[in-house]
Amino acid sequence: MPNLSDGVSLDDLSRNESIKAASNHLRGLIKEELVEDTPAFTDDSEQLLKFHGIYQQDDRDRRKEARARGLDKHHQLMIRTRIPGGVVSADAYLAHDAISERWANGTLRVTTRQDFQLHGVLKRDIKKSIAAINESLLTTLGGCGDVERNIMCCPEPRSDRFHKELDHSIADMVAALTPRTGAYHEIWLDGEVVRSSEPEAEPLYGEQYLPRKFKTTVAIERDNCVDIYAHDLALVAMRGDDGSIRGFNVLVGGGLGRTHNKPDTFVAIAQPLAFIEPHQVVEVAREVVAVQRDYGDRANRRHARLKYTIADRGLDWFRDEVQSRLSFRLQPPEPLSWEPVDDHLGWHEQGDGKLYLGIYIENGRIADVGHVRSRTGLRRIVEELRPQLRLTAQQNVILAGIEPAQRSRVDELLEEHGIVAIEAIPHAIRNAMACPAIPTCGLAVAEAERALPGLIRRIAAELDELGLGEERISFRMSGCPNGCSRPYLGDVGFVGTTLGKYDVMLGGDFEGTRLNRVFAPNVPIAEIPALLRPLFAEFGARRDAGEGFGNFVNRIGFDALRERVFAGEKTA
Ligand code: SRM
Ligand code: SF4
Repeated sequence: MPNLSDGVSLDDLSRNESIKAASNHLRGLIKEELVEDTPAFTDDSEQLLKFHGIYQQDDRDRRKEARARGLDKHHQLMIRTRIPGGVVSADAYLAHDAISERWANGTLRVTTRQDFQLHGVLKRDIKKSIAAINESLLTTLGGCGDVERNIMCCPEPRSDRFHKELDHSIADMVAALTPRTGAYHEIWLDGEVVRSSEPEAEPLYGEQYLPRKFKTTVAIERDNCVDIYAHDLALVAMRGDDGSIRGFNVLVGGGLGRTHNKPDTFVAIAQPLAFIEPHQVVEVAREVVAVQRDYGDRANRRHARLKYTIADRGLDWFRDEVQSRLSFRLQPPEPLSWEPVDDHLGWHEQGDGKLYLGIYIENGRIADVGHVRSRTGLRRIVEELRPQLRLTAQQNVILAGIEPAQRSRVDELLEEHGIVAIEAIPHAIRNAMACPAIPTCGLAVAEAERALPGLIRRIAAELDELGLGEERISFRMSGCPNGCSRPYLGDVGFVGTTLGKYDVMLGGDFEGTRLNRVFAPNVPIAEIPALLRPLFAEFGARRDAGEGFGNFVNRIGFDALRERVFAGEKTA
């Protein structure tokens, strides 16, 4: 086994560690393989491509046919553009729209982490696509891979001192945590190859980058619209009396990925670590990442996230280790309280005389399907009125900076393209999310984005019949236990176990502060509405005033609930 430049042996580390270490800061052989006339990259390059925001996939719908005809898989690439705080200029939006039409599958996917994904790009078109994204002043570098991923932030486009300070903090963190390698420019943008006797500096990440992905989010006190508890590092901006940021509450060690039948992999919610002042945020973010870089498990990728480092060594150890690297004292964390998540949908004033409009996009898929033509509709609005856009953590889109006089034109264009006002969308649908799963995700064991629309409409109809149509209940579906739609933090989670079956998880809350638990394992999708209906009926009849569904289930407890709801059925 080779050694790293500082003599550390790569023996016993995961294969990815050797690939990273040998890659010359993420170059590997990507550039050489790019010009080869092959449909796919090699396995080693596949791992390195992730750091460049590119996933090698295949169209799973076409696997069977390809096998039958003795052909190779239908290889294709997914590009993820990293979009801090989800802020997208009109130009960048139109660039992504054009790429989706020209080189991808004609759709744009808003992700749960405020990014764009382009699916179905062929290898021969990947360089042109990445170059077009960069021309629009966005990047895919760090969209994936063992680095700091997209830094999320509440996307509400308010124009006040607090939000301006927030924007600065995010920009400073992004600058400090983005990889420095010149590989990205060399490979995708024909940047000059720098030949120097000095080794290339990657001051935070070194030669091996992080043991695993690392995720950071920034919330505004009381509104958990960015799901802080799912994050490796979460910062909650606290408001001062003068409208400035008074400081940040820091939480660490959240993570949702787990593997079926492997109890040593688990879901964890982020825990309070400290309170810090606004100017300390970059140093804290850097050192939290650095501790994980130094102590995260590099032998076992299933045990390599920060949540495992903290579970193994303790939160106190982690705080001490971070503290030892800082130039100031961490203060004790402040208590947090939350209101129901604000999805920022519909028309709102943004504080500078202009308006913003949050538009619901089902499961984040901007596409022209039947009479709902969200791709054409959004393109028309952006071309004509050139608003700024913001992507939300619920996979929706906000149009910002709309002049009041433009409001009727926006409404007209939305209607023309079948994009209905949020008031007309049932709450169950509005508060539902699904990950992409099949056909693009290689890890999916069940459908999600294609299965949820049918299921959620049945559930919405039942809630309506029970007089609960106005209730805010969150429903989240994932095609495997990795939890990309954050199913473990919803009132109701559906986690795919095999094709057509889901663990039904209950007892989370609408604020996203508590993990739900498996209420019924392996339920065929067709049986889910019938499973939930009596629970909803019981909720409608016996909840406390103002109590949410997840809180009700949690208060009553699974056993008591089963007893009350299903006992009659057993004896019947
Ligand atoms: Fe995810 C892997 C999609 C947010 C946990 N996720 C994947 C991959 C790339 C599959 C793969 O590795 O081959 C999926 C690509 C599917 C496709 O075809 O597009 C994928 N994840 C997504 C997105 C697009 C889901 C969505 O509905 O929007 C989200 C992209 C976010 C982004 O812009 O960066 C997405 N993924 C999440 C989240 C939610 C979050 O971060 O807030 C989680 C749970 C939080 C966490 O990380 O713990 C999540 N994704 C995972 C995991 C499990 C990680 C773990 O620690 O075990 C994997 C698998 C892995 O990393 O090995 C994964
Ligand atoms: Fe794929 Fe699983 Fe993530 Fe869904 S939850 S996108 S199936 S990895």
